[in-house]
Amino acid sequence: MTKTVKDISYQVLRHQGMTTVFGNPGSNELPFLKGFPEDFRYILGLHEGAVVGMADGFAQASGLPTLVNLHAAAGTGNAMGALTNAVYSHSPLVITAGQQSRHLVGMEGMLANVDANLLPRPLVKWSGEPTCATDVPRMLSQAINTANQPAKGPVYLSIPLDDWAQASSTNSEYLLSRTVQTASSPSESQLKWLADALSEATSPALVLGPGVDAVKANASAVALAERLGAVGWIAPSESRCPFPTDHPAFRGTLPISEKGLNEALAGHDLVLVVGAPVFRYHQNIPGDFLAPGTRLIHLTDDPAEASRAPLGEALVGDIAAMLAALPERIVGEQRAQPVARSLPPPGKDEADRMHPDTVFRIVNELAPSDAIYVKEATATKGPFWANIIMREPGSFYFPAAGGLGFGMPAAVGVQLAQPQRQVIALIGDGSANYNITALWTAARYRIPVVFIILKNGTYGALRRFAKLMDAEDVPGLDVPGIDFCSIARGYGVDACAATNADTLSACLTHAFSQDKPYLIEVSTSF
Ligand code: TZD
Ligand code: CA
Repeated sequence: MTKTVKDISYQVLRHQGMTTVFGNPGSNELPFLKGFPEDFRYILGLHEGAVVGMADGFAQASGLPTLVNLHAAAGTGNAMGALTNAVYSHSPLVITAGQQSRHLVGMEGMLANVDANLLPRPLVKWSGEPTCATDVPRMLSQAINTANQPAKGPVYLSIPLDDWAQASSTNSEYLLSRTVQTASSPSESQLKWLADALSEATSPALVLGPGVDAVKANASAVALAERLGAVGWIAPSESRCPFPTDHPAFRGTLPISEKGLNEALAGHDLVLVVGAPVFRYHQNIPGDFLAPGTRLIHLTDDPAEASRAPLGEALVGDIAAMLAALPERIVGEQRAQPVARSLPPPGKDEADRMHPDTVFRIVNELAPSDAIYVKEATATKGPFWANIIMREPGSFYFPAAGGLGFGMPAAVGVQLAQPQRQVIALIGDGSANYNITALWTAARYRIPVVFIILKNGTYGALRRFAKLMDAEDVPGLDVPGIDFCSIARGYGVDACAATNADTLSACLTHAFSQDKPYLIEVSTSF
């Protein structure tokens, strides 16, 4: 019997290891989902922002290209905010959207995706719609290969609903043995140039970004820091944790303004930025990029990152290969190791509200040492990095473009990709609302994320920005009166509330003993 376009397309997905599908279906997608193969799993999200958030978490934590299935333009539109994060987290999402039947698209029938290619741009790396049914499997293969090549990132494919049942071309079979490899290791002379620069520096600093964690080169970064006696910072606007936070050389996250970053790195004659943009500032406090006399070398696998940087000597290539090759090429005496930084004393709790220091200290004590943190509580950055110890690659995820609504669903996706490790979602009472329906997916598929909602009743980060920007009288910054335990129970997730250290410890111990999701609402002072 002739294979259909759908038969071959599922074979292409299987060939690429893409057997988990995150989606929210509509009429245009039903022919694709009909007779869904038993070796695939479909994870239903109740809003497309949650669908893409889950897929982003899954793709980052698994390292695999990940299939998303959305409903035409309406579904794509709902997913757009989440897509901004996937772009900057370099997540290889293959987003497919069902198109109306071919003959109804021109007439703009209901749920036709008009100019489908244009809709997700400029966010996606590539977008397309096949010009005939037999080209669907090839375009799917092209989409996957495009998403998965460095720099990785999301792609978009619109597929007319009447294509799936068409007979496939026998030439589509060639797709099932295709592979695409990339090789981008630095040359010996480039490595020598790098090693010489680092060896000659008297006080080098490493500034590490999400790209290091994405290729699991964290241990190489540590080896290089130790060989150089260098400190290790996390590049500004951090979205992953590329360096062990209890290492004496660890200096925390860099300030997010030009002036602040300059001051933090002053005194270093060489700054080596790896796997991060130069630089992803957030706050506008202008200043010289670096203190006089500081040289900047930038290693990245993203050509666009290298091209748009306003300073520095960049080398584009395989970050893992570069970091692994460097320590043994450094010449000269072993330099003294940095001593651990000193941290401010922990903050004090109030009668019915905990200081975030207390919350994170207790979480750190009771959580497994290899726990994974998905964080989206913006005002508590300082306490988090001061109290949570993370040593393993893939231990931390934060919305890479700052688009809220990532944390709740991404935690679900990360937990699906890493079933052996406990995922803990630390989510603000503002952020939790954007994709709260992720709780339903966690309950439905029994995905045992522990959700901790940090309830301070306000958009804390915006309150801070308002102060800095002399705009403290703005409306719409508080979110009082939300009962997250009731919401969680409504979606089928058990929950408890904690206002002090003892109840939090009890709730957490209970939560970690479960093999299903759990939510803890914690009252915090900020
Ligand atoms: N909408 C979206 C999709 N993304 C955003 N980043 C914002 C709005 C603006 N925003 C921030 O950048 S932080 C923040 C908002 C609304 C407050 C988050 O409040 P929270 O956390 O309760 O989650 P904190 O710790 O109280 O700040
Ligand atoms: Ca808040």
